[in-house]
Amino acid sequence: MKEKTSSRDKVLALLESKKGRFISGEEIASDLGISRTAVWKAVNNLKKDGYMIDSVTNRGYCLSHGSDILSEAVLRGYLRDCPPLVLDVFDTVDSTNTVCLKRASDGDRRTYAAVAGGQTRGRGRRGRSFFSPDGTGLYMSILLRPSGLSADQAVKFTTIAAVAVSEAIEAVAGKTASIKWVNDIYVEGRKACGILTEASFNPEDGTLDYAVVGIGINVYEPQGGFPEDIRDRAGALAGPVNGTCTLGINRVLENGGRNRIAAEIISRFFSYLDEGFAPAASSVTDPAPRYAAEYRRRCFVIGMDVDVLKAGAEPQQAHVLGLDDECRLEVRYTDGTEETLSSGEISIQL
Ligand code: BTX
Repeated sequence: MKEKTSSRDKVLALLESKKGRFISGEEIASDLGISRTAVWKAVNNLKKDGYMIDSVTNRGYCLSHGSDILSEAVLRGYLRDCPPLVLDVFDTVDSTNTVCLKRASDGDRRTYAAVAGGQTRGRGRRGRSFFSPDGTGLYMSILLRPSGLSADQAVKFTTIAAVAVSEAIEAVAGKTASIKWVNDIYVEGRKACGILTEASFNPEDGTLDYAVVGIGINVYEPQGGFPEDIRDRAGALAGPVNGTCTLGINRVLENGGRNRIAAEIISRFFSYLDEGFAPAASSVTDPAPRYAAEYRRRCFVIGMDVDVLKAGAEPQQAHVLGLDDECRLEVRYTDGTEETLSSGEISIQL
């Protein structure tokens, strides 16, 4: 049973690497060191799972660009320079953050990521829900167990993730991604991604025990559009995917779809992570970490008038002055007082 599963995944990874092109059954068999019958069986299993594979006599097999099915084998094939990572890929879960939180409370200390194609109870900040329909979005969470980090450093996970997501969107969808401090990514003026970091602290010394960084992206427009309550602000990276979606109009599909976006995010997130937690700059000649410069470049609220929202308090009008090297938001209130916000929420004044 195990051998059968791995042949299927190997064939899938090979077809994915040559997506849109034909490769003969003989070539697949010799590349993977399996029989042509095993190739044929693997292709049939993949077709049963919904992969769009053309089989043509004398040409072989071709995985269509129309397929965008999340798969651990394909996702792993796109990962680069990533630390050892336990990875689960689900069709649908309640919430990938919940999966990670449960794993953390069960005591697993390994770095772990949960990736899903839909969520039944996707959540945002302050008890809000995050619309997570099956098949058109990408929902993922990374469980981290760094040692010795103070509570105020947890917010860096959100800012590093925001940069990683923005870069991944640009690499795969070819569209500019901007950041609304602190945790939303906008594409073409609409919210296409939200990030929710949840953390637990050691009661003795207040250091971080674990953090879960959850990322939800509207990859394709959902069938029937977004729900009424978010229709005017939510957006996706690409149009709807259906039988009529053709090559050339959907760059996301051509560039590897959701598996590639997830892998780009994970790879970029870990590559920024080390520098994000380097000791604070000790002199003016020390440059700010690369992620902070990149975050500032993309953050579109600088210079805007906003409402600062704090739990249990009235919104306060403020002008955004800038971001410091830790990506904290520097604001001036209407009474002239200034504050540097390390976390929280703002809404843009229209
Ligand atoms: P947030 O509280 O900043 O944003 C939630 C708000 O955004 C909602 O109240 C609604 O107005 C709007 N919204 C809801 N769904 C969407 C959507 N799909 N696209 C655009 N706008 C929307 C942002 O919280 C953090 C969201 C994190 C979601 C990820 S998904 C993986 C992980 N698992 C999980 O349960 N949450 C995280």
